[in-house]
Amino acid sequence: MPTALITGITGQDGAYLAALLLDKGYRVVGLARRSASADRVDERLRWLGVLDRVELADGDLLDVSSLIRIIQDVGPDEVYNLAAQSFVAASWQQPLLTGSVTGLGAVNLFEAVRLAHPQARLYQASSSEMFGLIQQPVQNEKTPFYPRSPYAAAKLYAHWMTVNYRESFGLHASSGILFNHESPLRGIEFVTRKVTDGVARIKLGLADSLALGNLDATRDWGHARDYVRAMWLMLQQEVADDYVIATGRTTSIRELCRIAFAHAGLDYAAHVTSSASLMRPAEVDVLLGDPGKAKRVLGWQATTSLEDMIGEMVDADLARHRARHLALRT
Ligand code: NDP
Ligand code: GDR
Repeated sequence: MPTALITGITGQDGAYLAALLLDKGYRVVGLARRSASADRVDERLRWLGVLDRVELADGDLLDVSSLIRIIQDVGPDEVYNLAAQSFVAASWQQPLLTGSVTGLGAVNLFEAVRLAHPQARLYQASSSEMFGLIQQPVQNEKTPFYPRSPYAAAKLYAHWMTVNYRESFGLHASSGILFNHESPLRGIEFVTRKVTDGVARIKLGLADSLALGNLDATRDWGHARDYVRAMWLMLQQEVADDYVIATGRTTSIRELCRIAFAHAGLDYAAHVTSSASLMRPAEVDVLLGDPGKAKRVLGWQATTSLEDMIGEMVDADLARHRARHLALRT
């Protein structure tokens, strides 16, 4: 039975990846940091019904001793580094924390692997945000980077360190340059989930309007369930490499709103407002990925349309709010 170690297992991708690897017969160990709200950190794993099948190990990307200890104890075949301060907007408020966790934290993990278990295969969660102020209309593995936020700059450092550990030490280290991917388990602060949660509240009469920031930015959105499959496929290759993972379709926030509200029979224009206070100091206006290499080499392609995914998210948020409402009444 192969063993995988996942950092960030309590996040969206960590939960979906854990479920995928368990299905494939892996032993799955997840790094989880200490929280005062311990009953809530594992709710995504619980939602997918896999909590009792994963092992959680206490540790933190900022504490390299915890990483070395866990890697020595577990001896993983595959290590997936998904942990990060992952919210772009927050990275301007906490640039040093973001640099420490999202940038240096990754290298703490690479060092732990190199020192304690260098035969492990390593996945680094890189991001389309590294393209930032895009240098080509469609971004692929060869497109120059231009990060536009402390988050993107930290991810770029971790990305190049992945390449560096591969070339310097021969680690089997791959970097997945993933474009935005969403699901019912997406954090509520990200725009897709904020919108689908807003739709559910408005539909159920719990709210009347939804304040967003820039409605004109566009993103290449896929489903997290599809994207974690690409992570696994990368680590099954003989030779480690870097891959863009995307759908090849870009859609504006405004159009996302139209789709989400329409799914519940509502007109977004009657409810959505754009507030200057939610604009970012520097925006990434457009992202559109070319997943050609992933298709050619990994045999990977996205299988879920934006419309189906947003529909799934709206339905999940409607169900959550209805259940909460019922619980309050009983
Ligand atoms: P989430 O924000 O949902 O999850 C982040 C995870 O990192 C959580 O499990 C969190 O733990 C953990 N974490 C944060 N700080 C630390 C720390 N100091 N030590 C250990 N764990 C920590 O992110 P996603 O699942 O959406 O994304 C997974 C990864 O992929 C991230 O690195 C993200 O930057 C990257 N990425 C995501 C994309 C997307 O569209 N989703 C696209 C491209 C890249 P806790 O629960 O305790 O907060
Ligand atoms: P992003 O995702 O920054 O692309 O990073 P997010 O959903 O936060 O923003 C996408 C776009 O929507 C615009 N926007 C808003 N965003 C949020 N969060 N809230 C709003 O109210 C709002 N209104 C408009 C933003 O300005 C932006 O243009 C995500 C994260 O998962 C990263 O970790 C990951 O690396 C990238 O995707 C790829």
